[in-house]
Amino acid sequence: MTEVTIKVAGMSCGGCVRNVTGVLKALPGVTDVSVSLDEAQAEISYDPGQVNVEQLRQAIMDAGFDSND
Ligand code: 9UX
Repeated sequence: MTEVTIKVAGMSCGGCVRNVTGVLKALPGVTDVSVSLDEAQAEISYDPGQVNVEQLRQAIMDAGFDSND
């Protein structure tokens, strides 16, 4: 299992945190997600054989948030 921290810009409330958490957990290969509103980032554990960082980032952007590094 691999862990990565990705910046998530644009979250303003706990609903945003739940939305980002939900879209990430919906991806195959994602096993654990911890999103921090204060730190504007998501810590994600995933199986690199099933999903990659670019796909994680894309899911965050598809949910309406900015994800750059
Ligand atoms: Mo809160 Mo976030 O009302 O998209 S859910 S700002």
